[in-house]
Amino acid sequence: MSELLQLLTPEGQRLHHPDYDVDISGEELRGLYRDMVLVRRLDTEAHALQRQGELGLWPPLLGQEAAQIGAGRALRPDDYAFPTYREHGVAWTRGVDPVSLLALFRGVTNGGYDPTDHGFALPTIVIGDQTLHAVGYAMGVQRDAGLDSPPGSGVISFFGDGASSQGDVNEAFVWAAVNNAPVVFFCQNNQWAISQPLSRQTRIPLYRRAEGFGCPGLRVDGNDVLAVLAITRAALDRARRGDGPSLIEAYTYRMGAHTTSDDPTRYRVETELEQWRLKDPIERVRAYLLRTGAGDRAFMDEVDQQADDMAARLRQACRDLPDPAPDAMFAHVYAEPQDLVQQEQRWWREYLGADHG
Ligand SMILES: Cc1ncc(C[n+]2csc(CCOP(=O)(O)OP(=O)(O)O)c2C)c(N)n1
Ligand SMILES: [Mg+2]
Repeated sequence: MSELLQLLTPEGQRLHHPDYDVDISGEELRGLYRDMVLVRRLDTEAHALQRQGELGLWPPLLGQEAAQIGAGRALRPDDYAFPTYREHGVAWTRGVDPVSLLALFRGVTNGGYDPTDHGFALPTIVIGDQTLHAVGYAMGVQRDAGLDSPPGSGVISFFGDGASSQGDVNEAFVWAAVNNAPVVFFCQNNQWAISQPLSRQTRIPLYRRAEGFGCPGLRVDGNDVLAVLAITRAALDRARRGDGPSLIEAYTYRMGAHTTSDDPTRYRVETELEQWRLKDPIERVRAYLLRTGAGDRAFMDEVDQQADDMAARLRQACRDLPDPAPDAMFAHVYAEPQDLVQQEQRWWREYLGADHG
């Protein structure tokens, strides 16, 4: 295949590929457009809520909507995804209520949803760890099915270009490859790891690292939802068939700050952002819908209205989230009661009950 799989150009022209393609109906295409618009709106709203003091922190996904919706929609209900902290779009495709994500970043819950209900693990802040969790889980799936049978369901782990340099991630590649684990490593190469550019992580394209570990590596235009859907479906099918892991590099761009605590104007130039704005993941689907007649202005207005309604709901629900009891932070440190934790909890309760006047 050519180096970068693309099925929809930035101008909204449809391309085809002999090995990786999608046969998609107008309805499915409108669904992908709706997903991306709603997820962008969720992201913008959460960003605003953080600026208004309602959230402690927010890691924006702006620019990565196609990578996340394409990968998320390639999953089946019985597949399992392991995210970083930025996969709000994948969470959306797994049916996680966005209010749960707001609760997490508001600091009023340690989780916010049950991962097993959604096949979507809790966000991982420790860079790259979730790749090992995913391989362990995938090896479990493999053993549940019996080592000589195809596992039937697939596992996907998200991580970033920066994470690709971590020891954990490289160990995960080795373990997955030698055990033929049914896992897809999905790297969103958004060109930056906070203030560190891609050139500080690698001298070769990231997808080519796969060869050294003994699994296929594929590179896709991460701003092209159709190409991401096609390539992720193929990699998950491979995993479900029992043919082992793959590495996908989704070539994209983090258009916003790393998090609301970061100021990217300190380390990158505006012209870079301008170039990527021309490759906007939503605009190309809009252009394609309008050109083919699969979606008209009335449909797009309806989606915008839906986004406004959702944003209003999120704002209200976020402000209404109850504060946890001050000593709730002791509750989930260990599965079993521990003396030291209980002592500290008692001390904290006494402290809160005392008159410090
Ligand atoms: C083990 C570890 N080291 C360092 C950090 C601090 N840290 C948080 S995000 C980040 C950069 C991650 O970049 P990348 O993997 O490209 O993901 P992106 O944020 O771009 O989505 C770092 C170094 C951390 N959370 N965990
Ligand atoms: Mg990155």
